[in-house]
Amino acid sequence: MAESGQLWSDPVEIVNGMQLLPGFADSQSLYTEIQSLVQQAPLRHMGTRRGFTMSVAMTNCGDLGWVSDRQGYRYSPIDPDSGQPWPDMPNALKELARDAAQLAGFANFSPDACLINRYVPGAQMGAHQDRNERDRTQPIVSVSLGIPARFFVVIDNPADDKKSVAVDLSDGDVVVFGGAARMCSHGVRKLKAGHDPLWGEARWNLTFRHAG
Ligand code: MD3
Ligand code: FE
Repeated sequence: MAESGQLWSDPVEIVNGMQLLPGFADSQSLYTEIQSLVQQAPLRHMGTRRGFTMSVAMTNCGDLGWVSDRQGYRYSPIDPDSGQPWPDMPNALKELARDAAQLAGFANFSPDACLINRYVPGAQMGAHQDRNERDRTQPIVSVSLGIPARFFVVIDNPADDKKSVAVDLSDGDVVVFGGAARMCSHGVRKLKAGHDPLWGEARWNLTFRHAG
């Protein structure tokens, strides 16, 4: 997409392997794509093995979708709510993730799964690792849309103690997690109230993975 000159700042390394591309995503054009995706596969609050219901509403597009229920979590080619495959990953989304990964130093990223998360004020995501993807040499690309959220990542420094690094992610921000950051524990603090002219009182996050 970047044709000439420098439209965005270079990736900023937040911690080893975690690179922020501020404002890299075009929120407006993603809005239309996402409206269409959630019409095909509506957002839902998934359950957990322990019987909790997640505060984040989720859906997926691509060959594989992340699902969670009393059986635990896994990737599935079928939307359990509809019994149908997940909607295709739009090319514009695939290219956005690929371009971001490339800029961060990961050539040929080929996401086959895109998890779509929607946070409303009060929603949060507890600390976890993403370890269900087979090929961990491929990065994960995250796109934040709408009102800002405080993201945290836990750095396991053998010399030091564990320390948590916080980053506020705003509309259009893209983060590429690879290398040392790929297996770090991370989460999202309880979303504060806010308003975005396009997305309203919500934050959306797209997470692109190579899961298969
Ligand atoms: C850091 N989503 O869906 S961005 C998730 O903002 C998830 O909705 C958050 O964590 C969100 O799993 C955070 C994505 C993210 C994904 C994988 C990571 C951050 C990561 C793996 C390692 C370190
Ligand atoms: Fe995660």
